[in-house]
Amino acid sequence: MADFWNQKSECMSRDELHHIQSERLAGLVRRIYTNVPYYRDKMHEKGLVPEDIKSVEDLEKLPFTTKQDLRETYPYGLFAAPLEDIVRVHASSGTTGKQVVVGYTQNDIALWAELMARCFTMAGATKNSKIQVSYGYGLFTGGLGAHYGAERIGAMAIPTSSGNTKRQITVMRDFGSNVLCCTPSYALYLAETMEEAGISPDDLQLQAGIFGAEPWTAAMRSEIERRLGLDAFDIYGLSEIMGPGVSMDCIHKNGLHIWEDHFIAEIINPDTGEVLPANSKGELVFTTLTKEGFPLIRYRTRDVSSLNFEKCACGRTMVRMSKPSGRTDDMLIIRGVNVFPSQIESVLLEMGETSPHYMIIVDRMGNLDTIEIMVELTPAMVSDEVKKIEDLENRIRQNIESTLGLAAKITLVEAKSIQRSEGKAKRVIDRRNM
Ligand code: DLL
Repeated sequence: MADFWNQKSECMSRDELHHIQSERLAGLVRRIYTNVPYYRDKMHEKGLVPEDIKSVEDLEKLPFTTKQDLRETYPYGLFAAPLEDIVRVHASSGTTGKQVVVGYTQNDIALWAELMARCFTMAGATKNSKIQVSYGYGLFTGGLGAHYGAERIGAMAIPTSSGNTKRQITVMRDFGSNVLCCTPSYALYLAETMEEAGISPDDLQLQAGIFGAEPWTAAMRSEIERRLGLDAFDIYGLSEIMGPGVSMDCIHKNGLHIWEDHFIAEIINPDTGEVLPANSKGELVFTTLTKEGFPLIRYRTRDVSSLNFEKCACGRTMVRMSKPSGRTDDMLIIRGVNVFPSQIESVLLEMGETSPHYMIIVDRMGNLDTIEIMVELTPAMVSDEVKKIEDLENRIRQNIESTLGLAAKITLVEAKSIQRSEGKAKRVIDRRNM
């Protein structure tokens, strides 16, 4: 069994956890009611005062917070601490509209480092580890979030940030990095660049990868593990709630443990707002219990997941969320059929006959939606083998059709012709709204 960073918290009984959550929730509500006029008004609209919220059971009485609320209060309107106590801000741009600005007090930064320390330890990292942080440093939370966690456990942080891919590999080899932190799509790009340079996983000392910031499938996990020779973990988080380290999977890789002593998770029906029972799929909602700078109540993440409260073999009592399969707002509706890019990724990787790089292009011809999936050939396959290519396209088309229930055009393209990403991959071009 892997070591724990904070066994007392990570393995506390559900009763004790319930008690701590209730106490913290009541405190949080008092704080935001006093310090954030926007929330006070929202509570008044529901006829609520802080005394109405005494335990976790009262959570459902509270209003949701949405991305729209964050836009309306841009940039500092939801901060619950005076600006003089804010020691750092981060921001996420999102796909549309204004960016979201989040602020941290000293205590918030310390908490974040603590939770990232739990994550690193869960992946087997120790003070002897060398942790290469290839998430971007900057307004994005990935780089600095991982960095502080690495230092917190006393490991050696190697702050390469993202980009400059050849240099990343030189650093990885020469400095002897044991843990790699980056997006899964960048991990694949690193693997590809390594292979081109004739470097094999045996030339490196990688043990674990801490990959997240975008959805990725189980098949993609196996592919990365094989090509980089490491144990790949899925880390989840979002700027609004903290950044990376809200949850991560343990060695059993059967759901991501949410640090529930600091965040309460709920799953709701995105259309009605109704709270759904354990193991139902729906939209993930978070309440931050202890954050000071930017606490949020019932924040609708738009991420699709489910919650499993069964005890995990690792000994942690904290609930596990299923691997986020996508965002409600990334879901494509094509001719009335709901499609997540991750479904397409699963089909391609399970077939294993192409490279894992793909791009989805959605368009409209007259009144009909069209979907084209461009898939890259492996370098070993050359596109003049017309017969073979046609045969492969046909088989992919059939598999996609039986998975999605939707006919798609499949176009195989030359190896390395689809743009690689150094951060979050962009895999969909939707031309219907243009
Ligand atoms: O992506 C924080 C992060 C950095 C997480 C590094 C993990 C590693 P944002 O830029 O605000 O923050 O984007 C948050 O990314 O709502 C999800 O839609 C998506 N996301 C994050 N982690 C995962 C994951 C960071 N493991 C948004 N699986 C979230 C699937 C993820 N989606």
